[in-house]
Amino acid sequence: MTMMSGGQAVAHSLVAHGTEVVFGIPGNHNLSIYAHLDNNCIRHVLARHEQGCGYAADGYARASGRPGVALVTAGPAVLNTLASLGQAYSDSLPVLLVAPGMPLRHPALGNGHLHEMKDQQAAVAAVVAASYRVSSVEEIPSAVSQAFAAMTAGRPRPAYLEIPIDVLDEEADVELGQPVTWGPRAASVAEIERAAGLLRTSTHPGIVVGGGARGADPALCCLAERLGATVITSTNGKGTLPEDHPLSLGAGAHLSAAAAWARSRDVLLAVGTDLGSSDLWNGPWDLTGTLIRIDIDPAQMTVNARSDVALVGDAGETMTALASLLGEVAPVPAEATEWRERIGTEGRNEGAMWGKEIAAIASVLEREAIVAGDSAAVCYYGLRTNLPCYSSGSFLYPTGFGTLGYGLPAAIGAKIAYPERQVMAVLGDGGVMFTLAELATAAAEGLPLPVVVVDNGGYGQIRKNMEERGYRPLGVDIPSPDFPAVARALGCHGISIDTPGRLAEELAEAFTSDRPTVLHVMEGKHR
Ligand SMILES: Cc1ncc(C[n+]2csc(CCOP(=O)(O)OP(=O)(O)O)c2C)c(N)n1
Ligand SMILES: [Mg+2]
Repeated sequence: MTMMSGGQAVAHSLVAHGTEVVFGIPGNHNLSIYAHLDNNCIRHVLARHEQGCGYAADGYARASGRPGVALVTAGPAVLNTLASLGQAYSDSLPVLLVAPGMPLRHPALGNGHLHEMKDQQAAVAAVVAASYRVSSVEEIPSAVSQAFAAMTAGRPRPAYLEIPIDVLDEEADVELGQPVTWGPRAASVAEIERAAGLLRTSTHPGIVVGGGARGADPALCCLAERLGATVITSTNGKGTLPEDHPLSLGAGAHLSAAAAWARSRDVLLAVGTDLGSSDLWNGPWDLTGTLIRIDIDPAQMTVNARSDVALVGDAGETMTALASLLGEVAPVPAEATEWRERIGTEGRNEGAMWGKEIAAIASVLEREAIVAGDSAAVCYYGLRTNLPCYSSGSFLYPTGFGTLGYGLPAAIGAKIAYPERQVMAVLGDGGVMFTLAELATAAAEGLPLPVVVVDNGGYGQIRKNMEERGYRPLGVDIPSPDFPAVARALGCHGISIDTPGRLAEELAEAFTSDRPTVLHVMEGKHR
């Protein structure tokens, strides 16, 4: 037992659970936590808006698999993080928001306290999986343990910890909570054997992989090779099987050729994916074969498709157990080349507008590079299917919630997690404006972070959608600021790119710089 303040107990407990960095913005109400970051060796990365804290924590978690932590003040600061927590929820990521709340002895709400709001905890609880408001210093360590358990043991999800302002300043004898230890478990042996039996006799096996298989790369590779099964991924699963592997069909699950591939599988194994419409744009796959699902969350087993065999367990452990029942590596089937060609061609056509730029980017990226995207056409039509990725957690994209402004702060979070790896962001001219201020964050941290801004004069996809419905385009044509000049004003380099060749050159240079570089690229007819 040690005598400490609430703020100290928060910092101590975060460290006890392995927290090395928080993405934060200080304010009057959270100062007692800030006072203990340094002496607990927690690195503080100052974002410039709280949504930046949340997206950076997401990028950190998405790339590394470790929980990302955001630390903000009460009221508006908390509300500013909500879109990022919603994004972390829909893409199943461990992100913890820590914030002060109104004091315990707060007279019946509504006495005009700074940052007071109707119900801060309820607002966050509507978005995260687990939310805790403590009422004493002694409770803090176990609340932090529970938050980490909620984020990491089982399906990763965001969590929230609220500490009343008065509790942060109180002192008490505190016992530090025990770090959560959780051993990922495979599904039940009987069910794995049943699945293995079905897969063994399958003539056209296929595997579809989602973000739930993040980190299970070796297990997936082993299983696919033993089955001789072609593999397609969702956007969140991109790269889990290296995309130059002969069995990889890439990440274009939304393409019609992918739907045809799925329909032609006599046994389809779906791992850590909800087969949801944010990936399968043209409606659910029309499956004719047997569907086996692996998911840590039993509730997922009937989402979007009914599973014939439901393997409830950790993706990596379950795939490894399954592979162990399947014998030697099978030859790559001839159909793999055909499907690679067919799906690849459709993907290349869809992304043709950005083909040269994507090729330029790919030519500069190392195998371990991490690319963060945004809800821009260049990402969902372009990079998703046409930029090869080689490991899970290397393509960070706001899939389920589809928020704008994600790419830049997510890239910052990933670069903080992996300073030695190439990390870059690709955004549209619309999306980048949502979190543009985070360029100052990246500059202050001295991050060699290339940020490619693809400019089509506004909200290109929304303009197209309006036109398709026969509406007069409204609110979609946006005069671009002088992006390179804005970048320079915020402490970055800023460059206008006129040819793909120049993009490759400048990108290579940007990766070795002492600061971020905005590379402004005009798209298609806007060139
Ligand atoms: C937070 C948020 N607000 C609004 C939207 C709706 N929206 C989706 S795409 C888009 C246009 C984005 O423009 P840009 O980033 O330039 O990409 P482009 O469509 O031009 O490729 C908008 C406004 C959204 N997805 N997220
Ligand atoms: Mg645009």
